[in-house]
Amino acid sequence: MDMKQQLTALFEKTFGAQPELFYQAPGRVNLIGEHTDYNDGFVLPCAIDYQAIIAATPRDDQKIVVTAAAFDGQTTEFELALPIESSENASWSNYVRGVATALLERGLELKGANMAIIGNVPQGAGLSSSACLEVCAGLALTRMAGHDVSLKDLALIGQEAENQFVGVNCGIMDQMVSARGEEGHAMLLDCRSLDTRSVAIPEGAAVVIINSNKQRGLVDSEYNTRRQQCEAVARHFEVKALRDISVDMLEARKDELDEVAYRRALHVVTEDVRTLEAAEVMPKGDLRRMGELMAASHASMRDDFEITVPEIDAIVDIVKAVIGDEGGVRMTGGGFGGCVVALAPESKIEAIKQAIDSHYKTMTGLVADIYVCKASQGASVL
Ligand code: GAF
Repeated sequence: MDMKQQLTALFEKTFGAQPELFYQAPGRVNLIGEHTDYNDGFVLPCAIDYQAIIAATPRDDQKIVVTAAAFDGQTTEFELALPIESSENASWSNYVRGVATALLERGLELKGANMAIIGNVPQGAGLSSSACLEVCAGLALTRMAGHDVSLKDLALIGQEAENQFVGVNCGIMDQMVSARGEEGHAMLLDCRSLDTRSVAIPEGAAVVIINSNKQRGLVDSEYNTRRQQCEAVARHFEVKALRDISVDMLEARKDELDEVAYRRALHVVTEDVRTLEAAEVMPKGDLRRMGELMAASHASMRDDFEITVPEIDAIVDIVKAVIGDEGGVRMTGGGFGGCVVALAPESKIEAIKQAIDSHYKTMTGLVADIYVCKASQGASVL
């Protein structure tokens, strides 16, 4: 049974009839540009062929009744009227509740619905399982009510739900690429203007994700601390965000900052430069230069931003030894565990898998999962 059939079966079991409508939104992997989005900088993610799908049938009332495959078909419900309470025992539904809240706060009238959710984006692995659920819920709720809200606005609504309702102070990258990703391409996103440019992933290059399966600890608190540190340096420079500081400006006034603040800012300002260059060299098929940029990005996350963990560093070393200068590998996502991404010739996929099999468990005691991904289209009605 594929995912859509499983979802249909869950919907029928819960609501006693076949669903009428289906919506999907993908997870994402970020090729480069980490912790730059909330600094108004640049990111280069792609949507992946792992996704959340919602099956739905409108109701005659103003109630959302929603169930989720990943939580044993647990069902929860709420009225489409402000304020919508968050749920403690069905906390997965807070992504739907948060999106409904953000839409109602914008004055949009919504329709009640029965909904079932399924997904295959690994949860808590840094591949945006929450962002894709937010975008998917936004698409479902707006389309069922006849509102043609743009994908860009659905991304902003998803981010608002995450920031205000769920309480995670994330940037805009994940929701934007989940909403607007393009098949075969990464997306260069200017997180200030929200302008995007499609950047082709070269023929013959594979996007390989290696999930460390290292339980991510203290993610939200460490994430928020990094964000505060960046914002403090921006305030010190009297600029809106670190985007407005060049590497030279930072170096010239280095002595005014404490050492940790300097290193945090150094990561962000150098990562912006690397990301812009990556968007130039990748579509030309220059995997050697991509490899250098991704290696510098990883070192900067490890040494200056301090968001990697030994298990992630081990995977990066294992993969680097296989691909040499024929591709790149770095941690991807918010950090403190999660996944590594490699951009490597397709001919290296088997060797990468074998090397991880042979070394990772011995080095860390953990078993990694490997996903060979296709850069995919963003959110859509199925
Ligand atoms: C998480 C956040 F949700 C993103 O907004 C981004 O900041 C990322 O971490 C780090 O680049 O995925």
